[in-house]
Amino acid sequence: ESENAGIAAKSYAENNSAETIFTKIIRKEIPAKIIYEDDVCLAFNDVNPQAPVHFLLIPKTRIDCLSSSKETDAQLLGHLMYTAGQLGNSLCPKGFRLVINNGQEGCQSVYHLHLHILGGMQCGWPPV
Ligand code: IU
Repeated sequence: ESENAGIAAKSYAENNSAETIFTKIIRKEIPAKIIYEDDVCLAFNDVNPQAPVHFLLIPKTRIDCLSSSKETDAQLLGHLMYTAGQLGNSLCPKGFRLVINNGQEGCQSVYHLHLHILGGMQCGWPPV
């Protein structure tokens, strides 16, 4: 059992160190419509928009998903949330929605933490 745990840990570490396409966007190796950038985060338009305004805000340092973030990431997470509010308000002054998909059942497909900011339309509730 401890051997399996070791393998699982190694597999996780390998997955966790793997880059996603978002790393290439951060490095400007593949194009994206970047709408905001600072030292620690980057915002760019989603390639498959689900609303008239749909962009993603990501940390430049990779965290694979929200639930794997550490308490030491709290300042970065706060900065992302604050920045999402500022960008959302400037692009969607009448309101917007913030979404973080987390893990398999949360419908996460890219394992580099990202905040979806959606707006430019009337949102509904419940979301699913
Ligand atoms: P999700 O929360 O992991 O499901 O969302 C990933 C999003 O990343 C999704 O909305 C894609 O359209 C978007 N995206 C992108 O904008 N550019 C890319 O090169 C890839 C995915 I791959």
